[in-house]
Amino acid sequence: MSLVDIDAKIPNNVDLAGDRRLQRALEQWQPKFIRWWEELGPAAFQGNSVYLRTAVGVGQEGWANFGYVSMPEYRWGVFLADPEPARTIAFGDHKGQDVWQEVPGEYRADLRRLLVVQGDTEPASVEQQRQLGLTAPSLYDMRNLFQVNVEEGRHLWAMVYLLQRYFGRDGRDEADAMLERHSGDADNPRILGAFNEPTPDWLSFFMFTYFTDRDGKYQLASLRESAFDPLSRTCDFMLKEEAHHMFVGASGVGRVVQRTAELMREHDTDDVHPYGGINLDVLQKYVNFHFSVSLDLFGAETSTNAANYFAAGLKGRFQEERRDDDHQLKNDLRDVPECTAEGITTRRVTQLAALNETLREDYVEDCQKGVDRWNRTLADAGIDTVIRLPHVGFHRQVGTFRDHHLSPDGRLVADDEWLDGAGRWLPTDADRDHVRSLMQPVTEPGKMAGWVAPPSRGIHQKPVDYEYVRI
Ligand code: BYC
Repeated sequence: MSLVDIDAKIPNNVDLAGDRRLQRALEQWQPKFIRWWEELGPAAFQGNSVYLRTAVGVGQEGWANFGYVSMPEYRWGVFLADPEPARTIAFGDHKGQDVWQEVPGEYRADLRRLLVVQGDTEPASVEQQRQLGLTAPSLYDMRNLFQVNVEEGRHLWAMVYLLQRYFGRDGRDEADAMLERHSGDADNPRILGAFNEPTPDWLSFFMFTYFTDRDGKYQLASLRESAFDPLSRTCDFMLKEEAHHMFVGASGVGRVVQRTAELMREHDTDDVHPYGGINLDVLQKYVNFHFSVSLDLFGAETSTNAANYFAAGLKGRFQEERRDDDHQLKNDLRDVPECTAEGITTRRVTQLAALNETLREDYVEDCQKGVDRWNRTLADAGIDTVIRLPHVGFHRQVGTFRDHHLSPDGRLVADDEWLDGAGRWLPTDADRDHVRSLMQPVTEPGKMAGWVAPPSRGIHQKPVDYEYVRI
């Protein structure tokens, strides 16, 4: 068990007090983080009391406290899950050896890169979502937004701790650079594509937390397998917090679907726009957009980077240890999609080369589960429209599909058909304008905007009409 120092300037269970140099370095970074938070974190309600969860330890029972805090006073801490005794490396060239407590010299550059890519997404998402507090559909939703934001901030702390603790000066420079790149910045953007797209409205936010946070789940779960034990333990704990973020997305989209279904029945029409709802075809277009942008985050179908990470033991597969194979993957083969102007075929490669694709497939299967639930809501309301995940080749910027246009049902289409179809397949300016027009703030406890159904229950056993944010 690692001891928790909850009253320290930086709450932690990594014995910061026992490493003065590191403590000083992190305490020097702390005011820069707060300055970034105040400038580029939530654009409003920074001074209000918000009913938030704060991580205070890693134990099975009670790892978090709930209470009112104003966000700049949130206690961002550094927490690693308890070590697993006698843990050994589960995959790659070092399979069976003891896990590492320090970074091996030959993997320094790769590990640093993985930490930087992961760390960069966390503040990016806070920046993307900074305006949303102003148009929250309820205090319940506003609170969830801020919960997600402060925890993404803590996830940045998690990566910055690893960088500063294990990468010395380079790590300190990387930690500063995390606060200097900004989402959508023309000169110094965030590293991965999806984190430079704006999140302009709450439907986008729910889609982002459903689809893009779920990429986070799969990437963190792969890094949890790492032979570098501090990274593994860090990701283990981050995944605990991450579950709520995906709940916000799944239940958020679900509540929009439910409200749309109610309006469709009440007014006996597919077009619920005049009644302040979001039409199912618009919802489908948002699904198409956010799913495809999130698929890009897994990288190309075949990747020597991913193969090297795996062979080195830096990044495994989702639930690596549950898999029934040699965990080396040099001889096992699999097919990956290949797209040319002639059509979509497959190519046979080693499992090792295809790790990005394998993780993407696991992710797609998980995405489908929520879609099935939304479709059950529609079916229960007697509506026969179904929401579908588009083909994995639809609207892609990374990998084999990037230079081709595919329709959502997976047909290769010529440029003119693409231009013609784009407005039916992806949100148009008019769709976005309509959604934006619905984003009127609701700040009275228990009241809910008309485009989204209320949640079935509140947070932490509080009622739905609890004053989650004191306005
Ligand atoms: N955008 O070999 P490839 C989260 C680059 S989300 C821009 O296929 P690789 C969160 C790539 O860097 C999870 N560039 O790539 C969610 C490479 O560059 P070089 C974040 C891209 O390395 C919501 C080149 O293209 N964590 O936590 O196998 C809210 C060749 O590509 C992109 C991680 O991603 C892109 N989308 O795979 C808050 C985990 N894709 O080497 C938080 C750590 C590829 O030619 N990252 N490129 O210069 C990784 O494991 C890998 O870097 C990736 C890419 C899976 C992202």
